[in-house]
Amino acid sequence: MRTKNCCAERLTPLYHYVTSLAQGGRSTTALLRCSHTVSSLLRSQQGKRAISPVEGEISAGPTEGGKLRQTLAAAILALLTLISFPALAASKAETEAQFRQWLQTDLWPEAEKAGISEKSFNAAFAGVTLSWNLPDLVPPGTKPPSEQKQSQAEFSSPGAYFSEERLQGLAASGRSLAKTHAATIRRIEKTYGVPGPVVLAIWGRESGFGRAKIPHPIMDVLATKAFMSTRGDLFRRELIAALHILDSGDVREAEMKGSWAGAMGQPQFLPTSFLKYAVDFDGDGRRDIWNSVPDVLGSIAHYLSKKGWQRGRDWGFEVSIPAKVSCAQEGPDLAKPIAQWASTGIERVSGKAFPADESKASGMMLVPAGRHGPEFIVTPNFYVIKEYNNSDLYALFIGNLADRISSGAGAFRGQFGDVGKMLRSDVLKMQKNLQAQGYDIGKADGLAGYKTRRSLGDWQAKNGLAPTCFPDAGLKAKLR
Ligand SMILES: [Ca+2]
Repeated sequence: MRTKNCCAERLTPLYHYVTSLAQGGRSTTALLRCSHTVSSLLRSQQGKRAISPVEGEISAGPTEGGKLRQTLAAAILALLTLISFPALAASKAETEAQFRQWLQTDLWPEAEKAGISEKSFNAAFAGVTLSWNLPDLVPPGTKPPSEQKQSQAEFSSPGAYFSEERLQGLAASGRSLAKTHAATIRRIEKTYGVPGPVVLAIWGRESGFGRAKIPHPIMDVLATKAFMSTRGDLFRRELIAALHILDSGDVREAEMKGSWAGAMGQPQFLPTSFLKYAVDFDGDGRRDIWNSVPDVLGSIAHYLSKKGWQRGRDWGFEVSIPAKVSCAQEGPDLAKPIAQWASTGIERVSGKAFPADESKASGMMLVPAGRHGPEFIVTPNFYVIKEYNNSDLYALFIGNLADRISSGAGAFRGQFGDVGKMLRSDVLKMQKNLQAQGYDIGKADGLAGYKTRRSLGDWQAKNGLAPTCFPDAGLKAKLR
């Protein structure tokens, strides 16, 4: 199985673009190269502990045989530590000194402008050290990682994202916690209009209902990344926001923990999101998304409500789309009343009719694997969930988990099919060929988002093929 435990130690919500950075890297010394390889190995192992939205989209490669990799990585790491520690330490000490310099001459003026006092600034960074084990680091004097490695990642059907074992586990915990926190959840639903099961599903997905280890001191992570990563500007913004949080007194620095990607606490908020959306729902005067369940749940609901959650509406419905109806009609820009979709022969797989209120309101077609997987009519709330993490699969995971918690629903009925062996670079080629022929595929990134899927469907129809709206190995040769 890909995933057994929930863990915040992974590519993280709201900010999947942070993680779309190329993996791998080049450093000026052989030793750093080695240590990077080791950390990549270790990282790939870490990734196995939880489904990453991004991995789910791109299926980042085989996930079996992890034990061997882990053993190998541990052995190499031990060897490196023995052989090379003095050399690494020297180079690290130098970089640490540059970091201290950077704090004073580069970051402090910006923090001061943002209204942080010198006393707070110095106190906040007194115990901060560079976290050398983080991914995507670009120490001064080294080159940023190349994109090549990522384009060589395997591309396959997204089925692996929906681990039945994990979903069942989360649903069982979610149902039990819904009872434990029933009064809080009722108050949240009333205040924000977001259904409790959706909030619980996000809590479960992000941090295993707060049971996942959230290990990293956030100031170390953000300072390291702001100082030396491929997305320095983004992390610099977050670092300044984190200083404001410390100033607010909501949390002590020692308790301000997060993931290696900088997402904090049980809802996995970046600091800028914390400042905008975290709420003190238990009324103790502090916004505590690390320890207070009411604050965690209230903050998630507040986030969704601010992003436009429509009170009273569902997130979506699994449907079957008749063969005569083109799958190339996906996207939030092609919304129409659900009754209109139904009039084309689209039906819920449950056999029930669409609820009367939903029928009158707008819905969108969603086929995450084209004709190779389950099919949906979603509501605008689906796209609100995507605001939490910009991935169709993430939002479907949350929707399905919420349904399991609220009504005991099971897995999607549609099966994700096999699309053959492909690499992201193959999908990228297809995207570029479509683009060259005037199709809108969104960003050419080797992933099959809705624009790529529907343009592919249109291209297939135009070229006398039955639209499948998803890349497969057979299309590689045809689409030139
Ligand atoms: Ca509180």
